[in-house]
Amino acid sequence: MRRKLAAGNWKMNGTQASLAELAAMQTAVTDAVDVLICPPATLVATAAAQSGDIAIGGQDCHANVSGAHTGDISADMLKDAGAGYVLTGHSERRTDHSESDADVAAKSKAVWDAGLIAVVCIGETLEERESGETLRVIGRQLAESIPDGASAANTVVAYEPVWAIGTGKVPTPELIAEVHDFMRAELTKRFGAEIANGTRLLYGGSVKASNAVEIFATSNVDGALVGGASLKAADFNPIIEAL
Ligand code: G2H
Repeated sequence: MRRKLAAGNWKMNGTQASLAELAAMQTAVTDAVDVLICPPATLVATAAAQSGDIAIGGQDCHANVSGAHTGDISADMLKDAGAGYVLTGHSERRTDHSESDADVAAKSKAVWDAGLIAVVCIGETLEERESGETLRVIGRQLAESIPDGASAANTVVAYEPVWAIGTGKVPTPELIAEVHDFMRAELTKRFGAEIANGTRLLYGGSVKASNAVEIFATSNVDGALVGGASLKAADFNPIIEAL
């Protein structure tokens, strides 16, 4: 039985004052679901110290443990700050920082080596969808962004169509199901049924309270990775409650 997960990605938003929202989100958490907030790196340690039952995650990490990499943060450092998860391969990292599937795989491996859970993000662009390439792209990203050694305990996969991120456009439940069913089948082929059936598959891209119930009822959707609607408890708590 896969535990449902509501994950919030604050992106480059949030200051100490935002931790009041984190406190307000704790009222929506129950034993039946997992909740994760990935604040900016500046807030990880403070958030982790006061997040209660809400897990805290990083939004990215370097592939190395330490060294001369000015401005970067390692998975070990995030663990030291109290993080339990790290996002890898978010499309904004792939676009803004030219991260390849190989980069994402190396970072995911670093997350595992630190003893943390990697939330590996994949998704097609609008151009790829319109040219009928969606499943081919998703298959490639799954194969090349997730290293050998994935388990249900160390990996969560987030499907985030790039054209749905922050745009208000959400695929129909049929389109989400097509990709999520495909991802489950691909993971089964590579890692076997036990690992594939235990691995949580999140949908991400313009999730909000008004569409969460329908998205969570979709085949092979085990939760959501939420951006804009995770910044305020008033928006995120109904999403947690819809799980
Ligand atoms: C997709 C998502 C969070 P939003 O990036 O990862 O953002 O919900 O704002 O589309």
